[in-house]
Amino acid sequence: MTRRTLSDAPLLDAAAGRTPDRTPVWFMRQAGRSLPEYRKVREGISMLDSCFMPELLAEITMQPVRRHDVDAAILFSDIVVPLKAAGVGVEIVPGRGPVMDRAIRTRADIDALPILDHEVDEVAEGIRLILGELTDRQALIGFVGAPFTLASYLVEGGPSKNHQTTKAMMHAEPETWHALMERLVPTIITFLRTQIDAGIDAMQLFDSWAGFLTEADYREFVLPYSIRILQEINGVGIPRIHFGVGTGELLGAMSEAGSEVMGVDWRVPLDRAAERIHAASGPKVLQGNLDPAMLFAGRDAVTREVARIKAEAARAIDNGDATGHIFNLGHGVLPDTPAEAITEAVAIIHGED
Ligand code: 1CP
Repeated sequence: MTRRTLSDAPLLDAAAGRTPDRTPVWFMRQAGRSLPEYRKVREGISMLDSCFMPELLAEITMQPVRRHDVDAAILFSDIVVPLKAAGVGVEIVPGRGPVMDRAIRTRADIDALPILDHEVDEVAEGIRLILGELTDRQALIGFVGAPFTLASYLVEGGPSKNHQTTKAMMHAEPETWHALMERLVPTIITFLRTQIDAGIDAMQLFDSWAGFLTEADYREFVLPYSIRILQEINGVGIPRIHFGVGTGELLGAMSEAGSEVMGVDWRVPLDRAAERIHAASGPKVLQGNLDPAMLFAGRDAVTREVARIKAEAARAIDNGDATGHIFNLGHGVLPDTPAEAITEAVAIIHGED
């Protein structure tokens, strides 16, 4: 396929270090339970089934773009979709998250873990439908889960508060851990290739739970694999965004994985985040970082927080520590967020209020 060339998309301008004509904004988890139209179309269809239905996944991806005037769509999918496509037994349990049929704990489990060896046609078809609906000012962001976050679901068997079995594997059986990483990377790359070949305009690598690790563990057990994934698409020419929650102490190390854009959670002011990133790997574009809870705090609070975050980003850029800013939350939209609060926040961020 020929990729779209979007010369007038604020998100791509910001990601490339150019000055956009408005502050680009999208929200992690902008599709989903906060929208009544989402709850309606998902009725009676399981989360993972919906990720393999091209018309439905395209519709859900477009819902927040139509409603909120965000500058990007994020592909409606999940980090476990490539595992499901490879034949791994996994379901998404409502209110909980991804749960595996059986946890992956031993070398034999790892050797038997299926590897995704084909493009995922349903997702590619969904992406083509989305691209047919987006304007040339709206980017489509694809994504994959990074190996640590994905491995945590496999090793723990489901969502985990402390990730202790995963960390225990790293430290008690490092060879087993590295074998798991080696086994996961090709699946992640194949799913990313599906999305790139279908025409996504940008991508995000979600290492949501990396912030649970020490920097030393992150560098030894995780970073080499995230480098490999990002390097794999070096020449493609789409911006790469890298994000994790609670990664204040890891921003430098994570920035060394090689993305153009670093997502920052709400705990670290953007100018301080930028100093850490600059010191480790040079100035990059920042993405973030409104606390998702602020969408419950009313217009005045959102206006104040948006102004603070924009000022911190501007300071980082003035100081030479960053080359741009894409507005986002510091993590995903919380499930009970009123849809109207999201629309209002987008207008405030765009400066239309
Ligand atoms: O039935 C439902 O509606 C279930 C809720 C839900 C949704 C809407 C899940 C289960 N996944 C999703 C979609 C999803 N997952 C998107 C959609 C696109 C968008 O942002 O609008 C994305 C980007 C993801 C990626 C994802 N899944 C991540 C990384 C992002 C993040 O939030 O940190 C993670 C960690 C998951 C696992 C997952 N899937 C679902 C849940 C509830 C969870 C988290 C479980 C846990 O706390 O461990």
